[in-house]
Amino acid sequence: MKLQMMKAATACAAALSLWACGEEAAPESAPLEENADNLDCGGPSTAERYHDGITKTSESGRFSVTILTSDPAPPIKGDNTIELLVTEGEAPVAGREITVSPFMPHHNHGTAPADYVGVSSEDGVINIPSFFIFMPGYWEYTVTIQGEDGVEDQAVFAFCVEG
Ligand SMILES: [Cu+2]
Repeated sequence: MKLQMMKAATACAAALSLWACGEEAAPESAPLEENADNLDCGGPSTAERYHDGITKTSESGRFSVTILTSDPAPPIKGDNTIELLVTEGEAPVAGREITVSPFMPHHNHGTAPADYVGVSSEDGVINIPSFFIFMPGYWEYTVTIQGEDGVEDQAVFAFCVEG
């Protein structure tokens, strides 16, 4: 199964220059509006157009989570890495375990493995290990912050991944 996905990904990469892959693999949905910041790629809601520095407030309002960089940017079908910044108020959240879980909620699947963990530096910066997104469409990155008091908090980003 995994091998098939890898082969498909390789074929996809080869076809990219012809714009064939993305069009064939795209879910049935309204075409992307080129200038909109909210994109429809077949998910349960619209997704945000990726740019470095996208920031979300955690569910409790306690933390601020920023995607400093994505490599590549925007995220692609294939291997992706991201660098995060987590702050509490103005202060960087240092030495904390941060987990990123990429997931397609409308397909009820994530990646394999499901979770990618990094530890925040003194500056609150976290390098998340590379994860493999194996299909295009609507993906959510759920970022889980382990609080010092053991309480977890989450922030969710949603992107459209092209083929
Ligand atoms: Cu899927």
